Amino acid sequence: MHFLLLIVGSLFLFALAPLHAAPPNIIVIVADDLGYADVLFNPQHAGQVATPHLDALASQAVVCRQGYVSGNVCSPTRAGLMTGRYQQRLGLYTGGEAGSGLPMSETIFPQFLKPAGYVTGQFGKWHLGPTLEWSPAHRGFDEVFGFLGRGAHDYFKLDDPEDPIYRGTTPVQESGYLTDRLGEETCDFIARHKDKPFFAYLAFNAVHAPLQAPADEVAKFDTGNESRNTLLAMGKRLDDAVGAIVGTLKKEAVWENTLLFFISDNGGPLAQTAVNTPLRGGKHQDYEGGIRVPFLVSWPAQFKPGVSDAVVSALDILPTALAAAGIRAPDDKPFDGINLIPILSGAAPAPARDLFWCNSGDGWWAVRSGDWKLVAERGRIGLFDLSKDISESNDLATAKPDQVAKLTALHDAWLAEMAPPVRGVEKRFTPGAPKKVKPKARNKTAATPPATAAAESDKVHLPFNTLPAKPWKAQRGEWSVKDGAVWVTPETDGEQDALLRGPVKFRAGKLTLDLNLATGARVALRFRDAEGNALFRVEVTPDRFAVIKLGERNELLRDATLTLEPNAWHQLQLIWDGPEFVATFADQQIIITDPVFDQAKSELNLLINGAPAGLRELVIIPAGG
Ligand SMILES: [Ca+2]
Repeated sequence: MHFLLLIVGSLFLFALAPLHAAPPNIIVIVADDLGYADVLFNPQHAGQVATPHLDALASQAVVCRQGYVSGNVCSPTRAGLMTGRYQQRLGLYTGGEAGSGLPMSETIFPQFLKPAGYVTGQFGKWHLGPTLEWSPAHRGFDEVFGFLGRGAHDYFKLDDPEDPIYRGTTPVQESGYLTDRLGEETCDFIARHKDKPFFAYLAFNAVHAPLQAPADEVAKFDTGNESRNTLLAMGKRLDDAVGAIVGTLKKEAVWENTLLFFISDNGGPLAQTAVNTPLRGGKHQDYEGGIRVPFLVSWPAQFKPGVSDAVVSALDILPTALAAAGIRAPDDKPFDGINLIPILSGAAPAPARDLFWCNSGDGWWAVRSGDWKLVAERGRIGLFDLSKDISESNDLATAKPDQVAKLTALHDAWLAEMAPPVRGVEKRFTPGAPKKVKPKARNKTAATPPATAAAESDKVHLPFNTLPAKPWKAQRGEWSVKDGAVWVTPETDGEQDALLRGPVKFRAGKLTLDLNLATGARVALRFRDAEGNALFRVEVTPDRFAVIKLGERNELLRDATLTLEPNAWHQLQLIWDGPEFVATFADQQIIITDPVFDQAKSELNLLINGAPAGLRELVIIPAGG
């Protein structure tokens, strides 16, 4: 008995001994927009998903079934990952804000590791600053192979001077398929630095739009939907690259002592055919489908493979890596993430914890405390018990007001600690409240490029509690004001649309508008450039949602079917980020990449036809830069 205990005790000590013996290599692999069910290691994965290498990695790793990211889109999550702190502490709530630049005054991931002798490499998408002065090469990465601005990159055109691939800070002429190239560069980095501790941050842009994959890969899939076939082919190439990296680690005999994380930066976009089963919603939302992601942690020398139900966050990756490397966490800016080593090695139970999300003024926020989750979208609040309802289908907000109050108070206290949004809106959306605006100056003493927030005057806010005043102009149809909204009844012959027109000034940014459609109503938002040329139109009816490119010949870019409750309020949300355009209405989402969306927009026309419609709360917030 005593002898046995002695053996068990010795094994335990032996298992922990390497912790500070040789610092592990650290690899963080971030997939982009990868659906929760678009990996084989999710038991509820979708059909034809082909990720055998990720599945093999999962079988040797800890699969975190409750792994979260701190944002519901690309760049906020990355800001959280790089700092180990809620990105909102820096006033970064949205993709536009974080993508405009993570302040240079912040110490980020590789800068913590370098003093301990790590060689550091960044591969792929950065999206924490659009231009060279924000390059990862200037902030702790010894080697860089990737692209800077915007969330997306063409997968085949790797020599575009307009959107260069950089090696270090030099644009290079590359060819091939981008996902393959990022994998190859990372494998090469590992092979060259296997004798030192290394840190590789590999941020695939796969499987983010544009949907592009080699034709022979796409041909292997047969889902009946060409977009889905392409998305699965993109996932397969990402999987091949991960397989090559694991293969290289094993070949170079550094696999055992490599701490490897694999996550997606946000949930899968539904309109791009991603599948997040069994989670509700997707990218851009704070339902689980937007923020709970595929999440693997592997460190063969320390962690037994298995499944963990601990609630973990991408904010934990930096604190865990530093603990593994024996590096002290900073005292001046304490991490919001926690060291996962005791939990994942089985030495300690998972602690109770609260996690928070917030997009600020546009109205999405959420809090998870224990198994309770509160989700708010522009004042519409849902309460869910995730232990019984992972799909957030049973809203308990009315039944449990005390729980709603408790979680709201938790979120309020957290939000009070966060910085004001750098784009100058309120931290929290308040229905009907006038927007108080005070742009925050960035820290001028830091080596920070000038803030690129768009001029405040370019914001548009029409509450529609009165008819919009000049320079806005309503024409044709009957316009009236009732119940804090503007209502319009188009001319009965249906020949001419009722029209509300006015100036706008933005290229990238976000528009939100509440619409109330009677059966038969059609509302279209048409955008024009400074010369008056019509660029594109977004139109909605209670049963259809479409985006149409306008020109000599109009081109339907994408449409989706709706089954909308008529005569009820539904929010339309449009987001422009370079050529990427995301339109969300009710529960449907359309994502399109087209150069037309990257053009400067100078006029908005609201066109109403067929039956009466209500308009409420139009807000346009231009993105920085
Ligand atoms: Ca993303």
